[in-house]
Amino acid sequence: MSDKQKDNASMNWDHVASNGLLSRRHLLGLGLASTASLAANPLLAADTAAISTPSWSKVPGRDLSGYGNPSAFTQEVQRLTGSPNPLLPGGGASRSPLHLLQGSITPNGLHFERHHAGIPNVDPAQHRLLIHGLVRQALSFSYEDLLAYPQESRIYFLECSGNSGANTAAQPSDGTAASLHGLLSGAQWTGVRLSTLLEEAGVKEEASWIAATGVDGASMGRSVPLNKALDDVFIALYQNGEPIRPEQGYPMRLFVPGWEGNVSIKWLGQIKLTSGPANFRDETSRYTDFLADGKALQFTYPMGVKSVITSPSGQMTLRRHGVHEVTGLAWSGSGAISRVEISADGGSTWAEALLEGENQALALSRFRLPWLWEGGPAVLQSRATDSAGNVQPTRAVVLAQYDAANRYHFNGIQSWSVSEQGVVANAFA
Ligand SMILES: Nc1nc2c(c(=O)[nH]1)N[C@H]1C(S)=C(S)[C@@H](COP(=O)(O)O)O[C@H]1N2
Ligand SMILES: [Mo]
Repeated sequence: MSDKQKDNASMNWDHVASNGLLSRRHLLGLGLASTASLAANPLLAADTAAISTPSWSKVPGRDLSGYGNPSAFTQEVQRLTGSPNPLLPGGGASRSPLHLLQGSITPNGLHFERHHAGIPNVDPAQHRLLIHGLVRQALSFSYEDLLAYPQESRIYFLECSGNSGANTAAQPSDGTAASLHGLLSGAQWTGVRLSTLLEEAGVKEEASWIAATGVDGASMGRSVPLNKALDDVFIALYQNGEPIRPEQGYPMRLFVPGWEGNVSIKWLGQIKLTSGPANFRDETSRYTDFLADGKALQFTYPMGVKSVITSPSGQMTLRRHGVHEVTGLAWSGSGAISRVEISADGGSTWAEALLEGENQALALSRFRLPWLWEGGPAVLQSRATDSAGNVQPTRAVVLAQYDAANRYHFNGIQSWSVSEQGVVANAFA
């Protein structure tokens, strides 16, 4: 036994599942526990004779600014941008750097992006939101008009239904949490309930759907059943407290909580009340799911219950033996996250993680669990359960439902293998 192993053995760990998973109670005081002893981490021992005054303590710092920026030392915390396709100008996506972030709210500059024709430069003074179709009185709202309505703030996740599609491939790609699962973000959105505006327009009896379209070059359109539209759909004007970013649909976007990101139409210009779905391109030839029996399924709106461990995660390396915090995000389009379990042995044994914060419905939940890694191989997995009782399925179970060509709505359990060298990689377990 090495010194470190002796330290780890003497810590009186409460093991809750095999291969090193420890009780949540060890999260308290984990700072001390994770270093096991000063012998394990001599860098922590202070040499009081060597204390000096850094240069930045000796002079006044730089000036105030109208809008702040991140530290110059955190330049690597960036969205993962793909390379542009010249055949699809303005098309593409950037991904949130999930493995470099904490908490459950994505900063606005790091919210994932998915555009079909780039980011239009919409002047709010010239923009109108038109509500028409099967209504008693068509209405047209300016940005100013909408700002005058009572606002409501709510925390929601947004996920593209193409997220995690890479894990439907035959072989695991060597991805990161961001490259594999970064078409996912969480924010506090503030805006006006659509039901308030629809009430003013007066919805006719025959209306049963809405057709929403954006004013970008793609004129993105999606249909939403009226009962959902009247329930919790709203026009978002603010994102984490400030006006929504151009990338997210400034000056206004439709926000459809819990449903695939595609229906949350950005740069929203029209809502038409209709008696059926409009069958836009993006709900017929795109954003439909190819099933195993050869049929295609339309309108699979709510996102499945899902989770991903963001640390340790793909392309990271564990640099020491000892206790590591396993942490990640869980979410569901059908309610709140009620529990997340972690496995370190590829799914044979599971232990319940700590869920941080309030676990609001349709929002990201952060989970944590301590894990003692002593250098052996491991396969880390997380499995989420939501308040409706849905349990996140394995990759194999998800794949069995669909045709091999399907890339949408993949919510299978993510496996990260950990080698004896501490190298973490995407794995299909
Ligand atoms: N007008 C318009 N709305 C749109 C899109 C678009 O290209 N144009 N992309 C959709 C897709 S596919 C997704 S996943 C979300 C992404 O929202 P975000 O860029 O704010 O993350 O917006 C949706 N709304
Ligand atoms: Mo999307």
